[in-house]
Amino acid sequence: MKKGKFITIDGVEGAGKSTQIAFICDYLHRKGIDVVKTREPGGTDLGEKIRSLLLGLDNEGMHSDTELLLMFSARNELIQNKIKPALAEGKWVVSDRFTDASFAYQGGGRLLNLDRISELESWVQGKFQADLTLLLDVGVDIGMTRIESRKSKDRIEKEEREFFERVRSVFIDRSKLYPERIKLIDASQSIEQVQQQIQLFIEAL
Ligand code: Z5A
Repeated sequence: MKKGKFITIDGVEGAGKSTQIAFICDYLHRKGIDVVKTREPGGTDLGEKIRSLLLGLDNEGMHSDTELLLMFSARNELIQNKIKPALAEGKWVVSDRFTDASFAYQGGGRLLNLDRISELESWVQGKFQADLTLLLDVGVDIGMTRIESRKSKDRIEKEEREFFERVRSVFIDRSKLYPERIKLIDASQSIEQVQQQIQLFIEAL
């Protein structure tokens, strides 16, 4: 039986997820809440190996369906072996990305059928969902500019600008479909302004 709370954070590259997750975990710690931080794809020993397969440049020819299935394989490991046990112990879990990213990247970016992704979501998650999803929304150009100083790009980061425009568009669509769970935050604002909004949503939770 779930006792803790499950928060996910998502958005296009450079939206500020890592930056804000550090803030969220610190904020919850200060409130005396036991927090488990994780990420997707990855977060478990096996999941991190799957992440290497997914993002490695040596797998350039990977079929889009394979990519989607690997995302959900890593997710299943994470849910069963890390997220659900932590929630059952009353801990809060904060995940850098979750299933909305599969709809956005594989559905939007790779143009896979969204209904098929929903089928996998039901298969792997049943009715299990995040209690709160923070969608950091920023224009693709701004996001890319923020991370352009990084030395190397992974297999997905190498995609064209149009790919990321489609990703962003599906994220926004989903925030309109699930307004109770997904809170869209304008992440083109300063780090401090974004933090203020995040804090309000977490306090409400
Ligand atoms: N993926 C997928 O395809 N399907 C799925 O189902 C899942 C994932 C789960 C791994 O993601 C890849 O997997 C990702 C999607 C795919 N691929 N791509 N491309 P990841 O989350 O590990 O990597 P990422 O998306 O590339 O994250 P990122 O580039 O590290 O971005 P970020 O965490 O959102 O940004 P950040 O590191 O916090 O900030 C970037 C810089 O901007 C940094 O210098 C900050 O100081 C600065 N920053 C942050 N916020 C601000 C504001 N507000 N103003 C100014 N500057 C800021």
